[in-house]
Amino acid sequence: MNSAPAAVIERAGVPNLDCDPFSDKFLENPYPYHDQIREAGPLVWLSRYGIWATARHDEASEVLKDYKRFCSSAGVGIANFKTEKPFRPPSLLIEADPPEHTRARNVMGHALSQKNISALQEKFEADAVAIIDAALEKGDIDGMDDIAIAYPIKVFPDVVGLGSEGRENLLIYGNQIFNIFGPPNRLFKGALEKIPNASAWVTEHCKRDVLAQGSIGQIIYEGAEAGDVSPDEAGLLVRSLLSAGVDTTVSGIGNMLNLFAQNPDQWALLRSDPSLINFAFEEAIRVEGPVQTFFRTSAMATELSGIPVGDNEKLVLFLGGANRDPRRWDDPDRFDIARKPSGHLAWGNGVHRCVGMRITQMEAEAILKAMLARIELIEPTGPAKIRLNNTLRVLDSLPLRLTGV
Ligand code: OVM
Repeated sequence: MNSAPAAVIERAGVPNLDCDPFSDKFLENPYPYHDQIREAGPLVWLSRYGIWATARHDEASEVLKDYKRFCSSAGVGIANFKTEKPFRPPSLLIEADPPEHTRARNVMGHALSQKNISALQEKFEADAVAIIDAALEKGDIDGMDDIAIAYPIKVFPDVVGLGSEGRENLLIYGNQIFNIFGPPNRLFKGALEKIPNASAWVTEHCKRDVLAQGSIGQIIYEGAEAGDVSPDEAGLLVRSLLSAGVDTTVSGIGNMLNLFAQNPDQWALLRSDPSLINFAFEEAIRVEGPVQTFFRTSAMATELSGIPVGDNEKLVLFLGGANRDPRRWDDPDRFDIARKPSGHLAWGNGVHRCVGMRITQMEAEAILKAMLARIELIEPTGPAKIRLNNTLRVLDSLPLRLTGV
């Protein structure tokens, strides 16, 4: 399963780089490497793994938008499902192409429709107020445990329809599947060893009879009743919610808190102009996106920016690198909530663009709104620690002091 080539594979006529995007050093601070990859060319060859890579915005966007040339059904991690057995039944969403993908996406899109989501706003805001009040009461907090984890692990499983027991399994499972998108390194092996328990818990909690009445999980099963997908497929769609919906949001909210702690001028700006609230989270995930890499696989011999790509070759898209491409953004490394970061790729692009985007935005906005009304200062009280993951950029701890208004 998922074997990286032992030997270095060179490609003539294109920039060959030997960096390892899944090494601890790269994952700790990917941005200098992104710069190097981006400046080496529109598309470069990573000889250690025998894969293509781009850290440029326009190229990454073009690949994401063209599912005919660059498919997802061969997997969106480094493993090629055409030759390697996937570690779990493939997702009907991210590991599928149209037309199969379209059917599943429509069922999910309906369950997560604006109408269904808007109904949740009051609950999201009330839960955010409770979390922020408790954090402010403490004053000295861990931004991860006390906010970035506490909030999504409360609201999101509520919405999917899960009970309150065992929710920590969602964090364990998320961390593992995002590690397993990478090559068989230490992080991958650790994840694979530890996955059975969390995975079994998730499978059990995707079943119809454990999901609350009126929940999004139940709505997905109703879609199955309408004949759009089978009951088994409905279970897999609930699994997608639980795979994609927790750790990503934890990462995004944590990275945003860290950015505000590091850039007090930006918190002051948001306090003086709360209408920037919608842009604040978007800008945070532009500069520190949860999902740093997704792969595509060429479905035909093709080219990208004039560079020939053979059939059935893997491409890694550095979404975090594309989001800091100076060809696309002025002063790209700067966290600036006054810029309008539309076109960033943290949600992906094309037919697979995050289907849960509105829910996540509502979570982030509810947290920010509760904080704006209550918190004057967000200060770091120690260094943030990173939790290394083959795909996610996520903090492990974030020591902060909150000062009330
Ligand atoms: C899925 C899935 C898993 C991980 C990530 C994701 C960000 C989707 O199982 O469909 O999207």
